[in-house]
Amino acid sequence: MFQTVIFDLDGVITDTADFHFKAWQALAKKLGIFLTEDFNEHLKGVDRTESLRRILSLGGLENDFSKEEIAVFEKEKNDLYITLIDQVNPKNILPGIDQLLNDLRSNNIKIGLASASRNAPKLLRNLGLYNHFDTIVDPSTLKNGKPAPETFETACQQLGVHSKYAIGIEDAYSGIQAINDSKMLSIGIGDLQTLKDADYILNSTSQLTFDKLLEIWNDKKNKHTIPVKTD
Ligand code: B16
Ligand code: MG
Repeated sequence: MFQTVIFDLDGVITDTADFHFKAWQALAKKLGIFLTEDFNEHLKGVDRTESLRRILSLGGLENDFSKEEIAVFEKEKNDLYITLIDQVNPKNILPGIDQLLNDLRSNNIKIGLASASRNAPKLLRNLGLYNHFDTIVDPSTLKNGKPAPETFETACQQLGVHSKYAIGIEDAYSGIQAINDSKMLSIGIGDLQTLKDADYILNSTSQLTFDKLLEIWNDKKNKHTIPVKTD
């Protein structure tokens, strides 16, 4: 039986991709870079610094600014993003998530958060979900963000649970790579093609029930065990 479920935040618990997009778009516009919604897909699950690097690279400006200027750009984007997420409230919790968190709690399953967002605690408070989490990884303390496994591994370490007894849930390509490399069972929410490396893919969080997790776990739990030769 699994002992913990580690959640990504953006795209799994709530969806603030549009707020990230609006804030990055405002900054990009000032720099003469046109940002499309398609390009925004490549920023999902990617941390702030790497997102800005990708945007500057899109505009051919990756070598044009000093560290100090980059820090000012990041702050400018984040200040706008913070004003936008002020409107986030419990109605913005994605379908099924509230029920799942309650069911995990009543079944004594530990709940962790492995988000790339430095704004995760604020978002969870706005959603009224902060107290549902047994642990929240602080991404500013990590050496390597997603797609490296460190965010998910750290969540397990903070909970004192081995990753082989953990399920990770993600909506982004980079996040599924991170979960797989941490040797947890990976569940992707969203697009089949983007999430094709996940152990199991669901269309929407509304399909994410405690019974479904049990079913997936029982079906896939042996994925990392070494096959025993029987001849
Ligand atoms: P911040 P997740 C990620 O959240 C977002 O998907 C990504 O678009 C964003 O750049 C990143 O957080 C960093 O966010 O600027 O708030 O620190 O999907 O890992 O929960
Ligand atoms: Mg995400």
